[in-house]
Amino acid sequence: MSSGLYSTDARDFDTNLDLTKIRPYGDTMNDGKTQMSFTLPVQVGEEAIEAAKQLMKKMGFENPQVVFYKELTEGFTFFNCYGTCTHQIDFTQIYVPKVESTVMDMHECDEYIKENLGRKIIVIGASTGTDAHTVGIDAIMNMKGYAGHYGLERYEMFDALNMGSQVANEEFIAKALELKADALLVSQTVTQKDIHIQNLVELVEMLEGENLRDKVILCCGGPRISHELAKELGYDAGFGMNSFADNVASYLAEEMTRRKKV
Ligand code: B12
Repeated sequence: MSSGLYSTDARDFDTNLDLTKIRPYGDTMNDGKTQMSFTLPVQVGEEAIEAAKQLMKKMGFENPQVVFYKELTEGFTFFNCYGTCTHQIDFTQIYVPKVESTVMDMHECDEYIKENLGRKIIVIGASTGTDAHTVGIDAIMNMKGYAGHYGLERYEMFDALNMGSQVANEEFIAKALELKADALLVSQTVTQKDIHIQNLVELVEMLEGENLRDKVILCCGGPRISHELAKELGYDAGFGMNSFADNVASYLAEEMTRRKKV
């Protein structure tokens, strides 16, 4: 009894399930059973456990239980808790903005670019600002690829330069101008104190200042990046966890083709 929207769903197992009122599943449908973990900045002990339970109640959990706790270091206690979630969600009203493109593999994408653009797409990528995390941008760009998906350097129809990490926005833009890049790929992993937002916004402002923003396809990615956030910040597309080169390559190929026709 799967709906058209979701090829398989829990209604295949419970025909009474109402998708307008879903709650977490633990042992039985909609029992609300949830596992939570967090750290409190207090000494380990009975008072710490009670504080964790009271916090769970304030978060909307009934029957909170601390099932594991451990002193992380003096003055900090880590908890694993169970509780019954009292809230529910109307799943039929969920809308998540996503990058709209057909996901092609490397060979399909190269063929698509040959047919539709007839030239290579020039791309530069970097982890910008103070961000030293390189694994994400490497996963997207490196020749050897990631999890069985070749990176952009491997594609016949991409000229890809990975500038690495801690690249200043000024340096990134200078390279984009030098190479006449079609697309800029920014990776941001560290989100503490919203540093990623500051970096990403600064890049958009600098590109606008250089009159470059409309001339490039601007993408960002990282574990806490969503397409919705990317659009809000002035990017064309955003890619989060479990993205591969295929996703961004296909998007770039189709978007370049679309812009060529306009
Ligand atoms: C490895 C690592 C490091 C290494 C990085 C080494 C390197 N060369 O990259 C080192 C030790 C240097 C490091 C340092 C720090 N780290 Co660190 N690190 C990690 C760790 C363990 C793994 C990150 C990783 O490689 N993930 C694997 C890649 C493949 O995943 P990904 O980045 O999400 O990329 C995928 C997608 O997001 C997407 N994507 C990413 N970028 C892009 C770009 C584009 C254009 C596209 C299309 C897609 C895309 O595609 C990728 C493939 O699917 C994480 C914890 C974790 N388990 O995630 C912490 C973590 C990211 N680090 C963290 C922190 C806090 C730090 C430090 C600040 C610690 C400190 N106090 O010094 C420093 C910051 C240094 C700096 N200036 O940036 C926090 C970040 C918390 C936050 N929300 O900000 C994490 C989450 C750990 C934690 N739980 O606290 N770190």
